[in-house]
Amino acid sequence: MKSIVLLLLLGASAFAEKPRIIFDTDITGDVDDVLALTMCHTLADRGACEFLGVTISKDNPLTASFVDAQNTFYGRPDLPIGVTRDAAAQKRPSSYLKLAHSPDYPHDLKKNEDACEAVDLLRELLAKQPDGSVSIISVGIASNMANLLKSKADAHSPLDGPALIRKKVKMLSIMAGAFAFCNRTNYHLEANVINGIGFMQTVAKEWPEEVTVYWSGYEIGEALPFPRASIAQDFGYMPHHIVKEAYLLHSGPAHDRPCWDESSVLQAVFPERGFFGLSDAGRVSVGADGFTKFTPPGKDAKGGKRDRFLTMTSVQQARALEAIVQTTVQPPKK
Ligand SMILES: [Ca+2]
Repeated sequence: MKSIVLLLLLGASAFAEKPRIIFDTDITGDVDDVLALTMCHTLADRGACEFLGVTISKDNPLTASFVDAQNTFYGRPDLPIGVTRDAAAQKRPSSYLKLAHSPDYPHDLKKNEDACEAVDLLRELLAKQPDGSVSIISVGIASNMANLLKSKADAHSPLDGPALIRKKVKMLSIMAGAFAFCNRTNYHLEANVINGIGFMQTVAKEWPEEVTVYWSGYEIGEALPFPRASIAQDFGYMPHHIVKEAYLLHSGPAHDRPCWDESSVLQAVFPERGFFGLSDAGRVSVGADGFTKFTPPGKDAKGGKRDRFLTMTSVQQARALEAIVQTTVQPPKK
């Protein structure tokens, strides 16, 4: 009997440790969001995480429809989707969202107006989860994260944004900024920051000190080029594949698109597997021009220890890239 109780306890704790992920994306311009969303599905399929929902941080009338089409393709037609309705969120054209209109990718959510509002969905999802269990993966501008921080008590929770995050969120795994020499400069102004500087400043200033933030800088994805050979050869198990078609519409067949957003998924689901190295704990600040500055805590430990940025050795680079490729090409479970 005792052993049964112990097994139940062990089972419960193992289950509690499985990351519950929310994917916050600016799926419009770049295609790495599409590959990263696929990883959320395939990692959930193999039981590595529980996938709670998707929130969209940029403005394009086809975002929710495309995400629903991709979710349906991967066997999750009813996965909750929230879209930003913040007028300050960047509007962005897309080369691939039009796949939402294709008869090859059936789905039922056709208009952003019929999707939830992103922060309302974030608050609803967070309020329902066990304390300290949610890993948020944010791979676009920070409109939804900033607006979550500004949110007040509502029907979902009596807690304001920071208190709700403190209670429910285990980590924020964010693709933003630059923390090393990259793109031929040591002062790279990264797109997810400069396309919404105020939002990222709010996150850097107001995100609760107790909730770890892993920053995947531009240099990480830049060093993880998704192989064009995989696009050409690995998706033939379906006559029409939404990931392959989106990739080709965006990048064409002769480009190895960097895996910026995918790196943040890998870190969120497998934070202890050593796919990446980590900086010391410190504090990231966002300047008026959008530059992300990392400051280690002083000897008196002032300045905070909330933030770590990802690093990568050549061995880690090879492991992380292959893990990303294999989880991206994995067929849908159903
Ligand atoms: Ca993105």
